[in-house]
Amino acid sequence: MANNDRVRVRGVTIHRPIIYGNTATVLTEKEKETLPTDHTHRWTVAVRSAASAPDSDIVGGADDLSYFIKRVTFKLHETYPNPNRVLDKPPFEVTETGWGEFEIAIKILFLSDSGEKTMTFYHHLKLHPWTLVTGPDVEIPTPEVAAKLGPVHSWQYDEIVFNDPFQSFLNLLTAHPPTSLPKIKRRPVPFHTADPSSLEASKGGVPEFQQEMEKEEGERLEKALKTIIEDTHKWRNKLIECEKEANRLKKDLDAFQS
Ligand code: SLL
Repeated sequence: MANNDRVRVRGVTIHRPIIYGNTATVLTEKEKETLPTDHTHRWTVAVRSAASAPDSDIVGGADDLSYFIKRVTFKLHETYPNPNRVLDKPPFEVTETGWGEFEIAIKILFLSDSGEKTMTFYHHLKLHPWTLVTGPDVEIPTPEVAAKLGPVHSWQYDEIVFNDPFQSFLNLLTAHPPTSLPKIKRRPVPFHTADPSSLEASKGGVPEFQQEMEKEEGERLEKALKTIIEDTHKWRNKLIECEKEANRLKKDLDAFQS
């Protein structure tokens, strides 16, 4: 490494798009024969590049991330043997079987010479299908219905941002530009990023991250903000009404007592 490699390039920001999350399928009766009786699902939790390879049924993973990621650890629930799963090479993923959903801590360690700190992400392992949310209650379909709905996907898009990177690390990153996300929708978008009341949220298929997503997320946030503002107005007016009523009653009571 040249001497100036460990010099930070001030004012430069470079990022790499990643996804992390899981897929899950219901175990068949045959698979269950050789597994603990309480296991119901097979799942895979992974860290991958955001873009999917063309015609692949894998979510993300078009690019090999090992040029800048040295190690990924997945901390599973303590009901699993050796819950700290360490991956020193791609694919950065763990496949297991089990019965329950839980939070997985995902630690991403960068190349030793990168001068970058470990990053931690949290993913809630999702086993049960996204169903239409019609109110505060979310219905969990029966295993038979779930098996018909096909694999469950729960993926989060994120961008790993490096500020003031070392010159050497910057060179390495720029030598490996990430595959860009497709402009057009070729496949369903990841379910939880779809409007939950839309049919899209309940449709099966292998999702793919694409460029429209960001705009759509913005629109969803705007819509949510509008609803919150409307609700705030509604409840404030209600509060004013109630205070008026309380004052009226207090006056009546005072008059009555005197
Ligand atoms: C729950 N809080 O109660 C969660 C914990 C843990 C799931 C879920 C282990 C499988 C095995 C497994 O599926 N743990 O015993 O090998 O839902």
